[in-house]
Amino acid sequence: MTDTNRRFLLSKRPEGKPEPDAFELVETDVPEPGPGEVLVRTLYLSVDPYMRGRMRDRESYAEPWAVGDPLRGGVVGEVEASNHGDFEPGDVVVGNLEWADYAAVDGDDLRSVDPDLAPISTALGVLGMPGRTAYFGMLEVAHPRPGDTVVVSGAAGAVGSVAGQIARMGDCRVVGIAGSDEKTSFLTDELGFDGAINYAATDDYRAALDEAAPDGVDVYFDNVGGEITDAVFSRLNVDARVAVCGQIALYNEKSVPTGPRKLGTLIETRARVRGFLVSDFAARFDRATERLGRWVRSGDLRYRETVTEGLENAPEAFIGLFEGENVGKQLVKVGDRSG
Ligand code: NAP
Ligand code: FER
Repeated sequence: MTDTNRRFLLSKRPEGKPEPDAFELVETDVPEPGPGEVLVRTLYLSVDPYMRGRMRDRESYAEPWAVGDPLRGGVVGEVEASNHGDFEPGDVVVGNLEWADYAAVDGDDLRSVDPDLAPISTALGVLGMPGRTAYFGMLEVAHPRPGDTVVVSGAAGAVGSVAGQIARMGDCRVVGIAGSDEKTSFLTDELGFDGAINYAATDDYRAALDEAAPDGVDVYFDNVGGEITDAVFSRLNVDARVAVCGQIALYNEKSVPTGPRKLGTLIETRARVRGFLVSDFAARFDRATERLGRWVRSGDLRYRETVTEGLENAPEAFIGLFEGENVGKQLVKVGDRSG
């Protein structure tokens, strides 16, 4: 253990797409854990699209960060010192911690990660918040039925890649939409999607959908919004179900563009559109994580991680989410386990 700690602070509110100058890396002392606290050394940290919302000066489900505040998010780390009965040095834990080398946190806010069950990084991805979002969003909000055509946008990302595979397990025909040929090949060749659309290779999303989903769309799991979603709305079937998970195409917009939207489709199709937050299902997280873990271990659920090395590169990894640089879950590797 060294004596210095590095932490990232929000140095200004980004306008539009975040730039590296919105993040400031400062050096401080390693914190001392107080009563009930645990000193955690970061191994992996998660960068997630929702963090863009916290950088705005606007209340939402996540409280905005103040300029000068530390950035925070999902962290998997190793316990260095503990004043909490549940944890001892060497334990692997997950929690909502600072983007830093070290953090002292209330042990009650940490959960143990069992390194024998799956690689520890999965606690931030397929077996963490994004995996649970896919699980509840698909099974409890979208309600796919066998034989349905299910379209997933943002399909090669952390949430989308899991959501599509869960629909496949339910005997649906699954079409993913993603932004490169590498990603569409990943979906069809590695994850077993029935079809995939590279939206970056066409201007005519509707024609691409007609080809990939000739029977129309029964379920739409939306991670992106914008024009992709307009096109899918125009192809919804009667009694379609839409789960609105995310709208990443709009997160950097200063004002959301309005205009003719395909809501008339909802009248004809009697489709149901429902937004959700993963935290709505918090009471059932343990059971979901257990099932996801079983699917990962049996090989029924595959996952990919894109790992950026070094705490100092966390801003770049975060910004890359808005440029589609990640396949699967985007992580930042900060340290190695001891021993
Ligand atoms: P992710 O999909 O792993 O990463 C973001 C991906 O979005 C990028 O790889 C990129 O892929 C795509 N993207 C970026 N800008 C885009 C644009 N303008 N148009 C279309 N696609 C764009 O991220 P994630 O963590 O899995 O999150 C996915 C979505 O779920 C986000 O909208 C997030 O906010 C939402 N979410 C919601 C909840 C909830 O509780 N409701 C929880 C977690 C996440 P391409 O190369 O394909 O463009
Ligand atoms: C949560 C609810 C929602 C959460 C993240 C989200 C980290 C993400 C929402 C989004 O990306 O739109 O409790 O915990």
